[in-house]
Amino acid sequence: MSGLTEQQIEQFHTEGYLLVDDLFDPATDLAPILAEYEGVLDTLANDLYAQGKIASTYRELPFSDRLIQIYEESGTVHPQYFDFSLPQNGVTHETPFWAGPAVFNTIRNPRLLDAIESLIGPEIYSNPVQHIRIKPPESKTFASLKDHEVAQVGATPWHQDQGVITEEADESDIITVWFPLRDASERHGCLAVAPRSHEEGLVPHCPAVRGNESGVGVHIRQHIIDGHEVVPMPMQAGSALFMTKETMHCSLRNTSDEVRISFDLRFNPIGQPTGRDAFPGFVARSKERPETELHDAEAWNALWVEARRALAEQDTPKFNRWDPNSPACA
Ligand SMILES: O=C(O)CCC(=O)C(=O)O
Ligand SMILES: [Fe+2]
Repeated sequence: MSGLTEQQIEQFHTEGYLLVDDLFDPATDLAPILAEYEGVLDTLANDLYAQGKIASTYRELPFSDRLIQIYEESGTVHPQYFDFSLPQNGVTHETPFWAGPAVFNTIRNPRLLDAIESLIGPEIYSNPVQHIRIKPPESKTFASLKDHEVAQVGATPWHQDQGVITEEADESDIITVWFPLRDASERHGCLAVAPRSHEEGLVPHCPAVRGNESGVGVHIRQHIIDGHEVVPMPMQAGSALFMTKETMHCSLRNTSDEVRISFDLRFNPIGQPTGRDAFPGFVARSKERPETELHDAEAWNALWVEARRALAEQDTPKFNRWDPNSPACA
């Protein structure tokens, strides 16, 4: 195992984050993911074309331009086609998602797991709080965007990842890793972090509605962020940012004319609650019981298909703890 240096581990614990350059090789690690998503975009384009929502499938355009064209012309965004997760409500038997082999291989990438092992040890669970985020340029307008879709377009508001999971995982040692599939500059809406904010523990979050000062989604109010140092994290394809679950972070607006495309994954020691019980995780690495590791991409996809079936047939479980009527949100 190569893993992180002592100095990197110390920086992670002191600052609450760690940026690692060249963790991935763009040609061998990231290109297969992008190639796989070309196929997902193809499926979306064919579906929308069949429904008469777009005039062409725009097969000839490169990924970013094609996605923007399709989103604009259909008047909305379609993040659920691409995500390797499910929505927090309204799941049906037909809810699309993508849990393909290139995504699975990325979660199991040995250099990534070596870095995670340096932080939490060799018994590693892939926590199912995970996303691909494809953010279109903010200058594009989407005529029929619904409220719950607004967060998929603009900046991500300030939050701690502990703030978006359930209380049962408060003691879990969850590590977030965020990495762009293509270079993510400030213009593209890269992340920004508040160094050492993890020392403050979990702070109050508020659920937000459209038009709120901080945008949409569970967020930390601005007066709590004020007074913190804020460091933007422009990143090149291949680099990865590790954060604790208490590290305050947000993303910037995408003022470029390209999509911003990133993965965020989470890992915790095997046996600890993930904070999203309704979604399936898996053993990514186990030194003690290697036979429990999941190596089969199709089996992983099947876990998500089964989670979707169960969610479609039951009441929506609770995904977050915050009360919009609490004094902290007044
Ligand atoms: O990519 C973003 O805009 C936000 C990502 C994030 O909050 C996370 O990965 O935890
Ligand atoms: Fe986050």
